Amino acid sequence: MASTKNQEGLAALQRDPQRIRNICILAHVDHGKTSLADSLLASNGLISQRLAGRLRYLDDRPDEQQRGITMKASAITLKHTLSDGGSEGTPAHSGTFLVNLIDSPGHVDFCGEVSTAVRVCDGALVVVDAVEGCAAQTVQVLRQAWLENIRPLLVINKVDRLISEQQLSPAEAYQRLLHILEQINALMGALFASHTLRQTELKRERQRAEEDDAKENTAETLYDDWDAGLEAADDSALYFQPEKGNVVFASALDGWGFSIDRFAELYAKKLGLSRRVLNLTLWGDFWLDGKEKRIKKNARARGKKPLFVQLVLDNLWQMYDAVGVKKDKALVEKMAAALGLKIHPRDLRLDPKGLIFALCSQWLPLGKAVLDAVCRQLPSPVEISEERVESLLASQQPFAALPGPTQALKPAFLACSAAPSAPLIAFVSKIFAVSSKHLSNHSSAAPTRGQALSLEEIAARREAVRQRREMAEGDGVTVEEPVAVSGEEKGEELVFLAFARVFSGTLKEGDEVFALGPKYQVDAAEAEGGLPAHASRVVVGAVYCMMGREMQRMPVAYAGNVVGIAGLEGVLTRSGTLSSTLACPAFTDLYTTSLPIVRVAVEPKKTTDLPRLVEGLKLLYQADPCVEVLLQESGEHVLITAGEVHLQRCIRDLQETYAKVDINVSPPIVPFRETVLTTGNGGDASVEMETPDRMYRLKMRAVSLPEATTRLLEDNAGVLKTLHERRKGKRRPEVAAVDEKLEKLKGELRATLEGSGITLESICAFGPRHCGPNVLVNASATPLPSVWTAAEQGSGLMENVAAGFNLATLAGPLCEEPMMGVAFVVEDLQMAPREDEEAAGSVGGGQVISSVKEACRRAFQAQPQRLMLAMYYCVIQASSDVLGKVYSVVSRRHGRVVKDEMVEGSEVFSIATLLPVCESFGLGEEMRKRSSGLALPQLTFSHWEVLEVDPFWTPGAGGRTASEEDYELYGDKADAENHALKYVGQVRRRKGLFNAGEQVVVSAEKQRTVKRNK
Ligand SMILES: Nc1nc2c(ncn2[C@@H]2O[C@H](COP(=O)(O)OP(=O)(O)OP(=O)(O)O)[C@@H](O)[C@H]2O)c(=O)[nH]1
Ligand SMILES: [Mg+2]
Repeated sequence: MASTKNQEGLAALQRDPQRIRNICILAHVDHGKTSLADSLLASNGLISQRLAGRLRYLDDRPDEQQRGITMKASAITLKHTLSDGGSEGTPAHSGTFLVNLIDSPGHVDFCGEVSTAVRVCDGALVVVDAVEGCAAQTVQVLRQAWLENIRPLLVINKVDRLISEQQLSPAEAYQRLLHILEQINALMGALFASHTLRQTELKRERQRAEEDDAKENTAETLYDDWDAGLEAADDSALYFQPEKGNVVFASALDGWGFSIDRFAELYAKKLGLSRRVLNLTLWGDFWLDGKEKRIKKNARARGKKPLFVQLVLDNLWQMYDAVGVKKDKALVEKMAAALGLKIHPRDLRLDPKGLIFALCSQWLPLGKAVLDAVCRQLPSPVEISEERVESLLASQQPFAALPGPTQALKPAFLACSAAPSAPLIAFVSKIFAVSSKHLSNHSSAAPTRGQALSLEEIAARREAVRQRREMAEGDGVTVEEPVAVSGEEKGEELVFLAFARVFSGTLKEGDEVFALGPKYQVDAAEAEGGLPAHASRVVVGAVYCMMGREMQRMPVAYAGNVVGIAGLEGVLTRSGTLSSTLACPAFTDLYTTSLPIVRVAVEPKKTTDLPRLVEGLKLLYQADPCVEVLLQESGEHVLITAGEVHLQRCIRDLQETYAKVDINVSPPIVPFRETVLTTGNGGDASVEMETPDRMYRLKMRAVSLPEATTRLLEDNAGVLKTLHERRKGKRRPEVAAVDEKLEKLKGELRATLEGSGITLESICAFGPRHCGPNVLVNASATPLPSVWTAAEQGSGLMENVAAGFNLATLAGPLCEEPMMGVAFVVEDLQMAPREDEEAAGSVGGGQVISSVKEACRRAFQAQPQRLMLAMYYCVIQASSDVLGKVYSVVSRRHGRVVKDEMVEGSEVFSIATLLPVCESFGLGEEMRKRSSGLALPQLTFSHWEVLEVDPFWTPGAGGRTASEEDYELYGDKADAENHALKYVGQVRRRKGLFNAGEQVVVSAEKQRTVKRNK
């Protein structure tokens, strides 16, 4: 559909970074991003003006259209000409601009797509629904934009809902808009304050490290300095203020939108006032004194109509009233004439919606309003801030600590130059798949890299990558190697393109550059082949300009552009850097908030299809930044996705695009954790154990860790992992940077462990996998090295004890799920006198491991055992009449409401709940069925929580009589379902473990017949 006419001149613009705007559209789900994008596309003639807001052109997948939600980010390149030099007071820009627009999904399952989009942009359009206001995902996307240091522009969308649906008066609507603006600005303020305080703190820390006499810095002076930091910082550019032109009011469905400037322009002549004055006063507490023909302050105090209501909203409301309510054709024609709008007789025959669209899209064209604001307000690639460059380059350490040649790249970023002397720096934020029929050069005879690889070439490439990765990462990797192949292998035409932003230099087909993976270290030693680990040389394939689904080949990608690059599959896994120099570091990791949590096992319906499924899984892994693919020890192929909707999309992709085989999908496998409660009578809970060779005797007790400690360990798994690697002697360059974090963690741990009887120094190991939230504590007289000390050579006993503990914590006795928040205290450890030293070490090793493991399991069982559930935080918006139904659904799924409040200025309630992940499947569907018009529940992982139900409870268990509470929990006859036991049973059944009390043989017909015949 992309017209070639529109593309003319694009190439010239691509060379001029001053005239480029790279922007993305961000918002909560369903706030109207894709509808808004439609209007921008229509302004370029890519789709018909009449279909804008209804077509949702960028939602080009069939399931996106069916479900009405976006599931992947799409990019499109647009052109826009600023008609005038802007109003007085705004920076004068004019001429034609190139806008690379990325529409992102709002559903929380796909927030990985948002991270990849935000990284390549310089600005964002943050869309907010005028009725729903600032929602959960709005907060997240604003935060993401902030973290990436990109400038946002606010679009308050669906203003038409305030008119026709909510039936607010213009004055009420004004209050509502004011409120939304306040909400969002409060958020921006909070982000700014926390950032500034953090910066001040960091600065102080650095200073303190330099000064030896740190003692002089009392708490009081520290506080003063923090305040000073906030006061000194300039936050003027931070807030959304309509008078500055960074707020657009819109209705994407009805095709209209405006920033204040538009009305200032319209009224300047009419009222004989200056456009600049109107620009400053149209929003705010100002009113028009008709007699004096002057604008005055304090409209509210004087009970006057604010200017915005009088000049803007009243007019809009009248238009809607004339068309939708009065349906008065004569009046409509009169209004149209007054506004200078052409009205076609055909338009008058349209339904009110169509007529409104026809009129308003002429009067206040949305595409123009938004693109004008984008070109004037958002920065060009050349305006990239120093702060952003530094944060892109320096992930682990301060920028000043980077090697010299790396620091020297900063001017190249700032210059954004496409000169031949400029180094090439491009960041690939994701790899995505397109069908080759959408590549503009599909029919061209010249083969392109990335499209025309032979089978052998693909196999050779894959093998090379596998070997390289094995060398770099060592052994023990269970994750399948995500090696991509081009779809041609199976006769289908699937091409993988890298979604990239060129920050400096140029990139064209055939260039040989370095491809640097995310783990690449600038000062890493050279490995085999003359290149450091995670670096490789690659010849760049064809370069494409992205036009939605269509990809247009372009000869060169210049600095400042967002492009698609072929030929990188198998070289970069998902993200990475392309550079002409090895001094370029891997960029900071993408900020992402979604955790893959929903697991399913997949298998082909026909066993012979297994190789195709495996191949398909590899392709899916490469093409989707949020999915994880595992091959479990049991031989199952497991897919881990961010949520239910994401899972459905992945399965569809697998079946239809990547594997093209029918597959069976298991019910979702939800992870659980196992833990213990500590009882008062600690004496009973100790267990004793002896190794079979009687060399070692061990007494151990399991206690629960304080909740804060568990959380701290969970959050710092990365630090603990590095600690372990260092103890194992696997030194990695970033380990040095971890020291600081480690000291911080130790301090925090000491604080949380206070009162628990566990000292920091007595901790000998963390587990499972040496970095989990369980600890092994030595309280015996036998010295065991603390986990914080460097590992002593030859302390084989400790290694074996730690290995046993790690095995035990990996799979607990309830249902072989990992343990969490358990401390195993070694109370006594005796060694029999050895006659033959050498033999004892080698033969006894295995026995120690298995005995310690067994001791841990028994110690665990000696305490009251509990299951821990993963919990989702879920915000549901519902109107008051369906509130009861929402509550009943939540409580039936064992969820609980943590907050419910009315969204200010509307009839809608916002209900925040905590819901076990294992009970969440089908929630969206159920909510939709039971209560019409409900916002989609957004599920985000929150935390792990102990399920306060004893899985082994039976009346009178443990010799005690059932208490009132027990009866309340389990019913009079204890016949209420024990859902802890139910979960345990489900997991055990899935894992093929023995389930006590479960009938193994279900229909033993034969035996019964024999008996009856007797
Ligand atoms: N009344 C009204 N409805 C709108 C407006 N803009 C969008 N909608 C409707 O809101 C729904 C969602 O619109 P989309 O554009 O798909 O929203 P989105 O933000 O792209 O949604 P996701 O990509 O799934 O996050 C659709 O039914 C639109 O018709 C508007 O201005 N007014
Ligand atoms: Mg969308």
